[in-house]
Amino acid sequence: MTAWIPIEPNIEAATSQFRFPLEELAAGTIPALVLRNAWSAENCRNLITRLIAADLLYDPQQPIPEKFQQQSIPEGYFREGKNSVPSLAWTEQKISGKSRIDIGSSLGYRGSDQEAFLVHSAETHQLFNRLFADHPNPIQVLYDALQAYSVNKQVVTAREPDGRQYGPAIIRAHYGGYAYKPHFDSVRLREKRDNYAVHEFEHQFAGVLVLQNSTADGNTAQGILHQCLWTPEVDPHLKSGQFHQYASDNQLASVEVELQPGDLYFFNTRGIHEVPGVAGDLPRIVLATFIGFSSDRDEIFVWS
Ligand SMILES: O=C(O)CCC(=O)C(=O)O
Ligand SMILES: [Fe+2]
Repeated sequence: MTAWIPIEPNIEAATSQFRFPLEELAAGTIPALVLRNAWSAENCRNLITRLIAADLLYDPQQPIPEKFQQQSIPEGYFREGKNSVPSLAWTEQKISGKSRIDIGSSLGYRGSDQEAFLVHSAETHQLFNRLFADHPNPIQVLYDALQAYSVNKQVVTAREPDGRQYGPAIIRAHYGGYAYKPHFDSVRLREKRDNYAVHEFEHQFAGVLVLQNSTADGNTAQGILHQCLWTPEVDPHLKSGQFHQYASDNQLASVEVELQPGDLYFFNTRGIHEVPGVAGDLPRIVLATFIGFSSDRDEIFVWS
């Protein structure tokens, strides 16, 4: 058996080894596709400077402005189906000061009200069109990479049958050591959003481009992927926060995917994954997407 390791550093490394690299992600035979230097570190820095100047993110050296305190999203937060009350992906013992700011439209966070989500998504398209009209566009970089990995399918922004589009991607800033505990993401199996077109896809991936790392004492916050696709059997171990014990009892492999600003990775979100928080001086900032993939469909849907 070959080792379970990410395929890197470029698209060629994947396409020379596999006819259809995304099929490998779907099957879980590889943990991730990694594209190093997809965007330059300078582009990443410039974008963050512009986001702070545009008041879309706050400067971590300054006190948190009131506006951002209100829109910040607690750890582990999502809504199931049409519930307006949030569920938590894991049980957090106490409310922490760690916060996340989203620039864009999160289906997980806003999808319970479909109409409001689609209106919000249209506004996100306008915002990103303005933001990237005269500047390099990292969303295009991510879509182009996915297109190359997909070989014979067409990568498009997710849309409903009436043509209305979801947000194309989301920029997320994680302050104060915000962490993603071991979890999976699935509009089908977790959020149960059967009133959305993306529910039809068999597999869900994430595509994440790192814009800024959070560093403290030489450690950076990095994603860890476990060789374990979600099943109902795993669920109680996630909910009780005991997944690491389960993983060690079952000798499950895992990999940490160490990324620098400008590096991009794609992974199967049904696989249990986590990003331990590092409370550095700077927030970890990423451009993130979800991806719907079915072997028998010509289109690949991307949303956030
Ligand atoms: O930021 C990452 O690398 C992954 C984040 C994640 O797991 C999520 O947004 O569900
Ligand atoms: Fe996730």
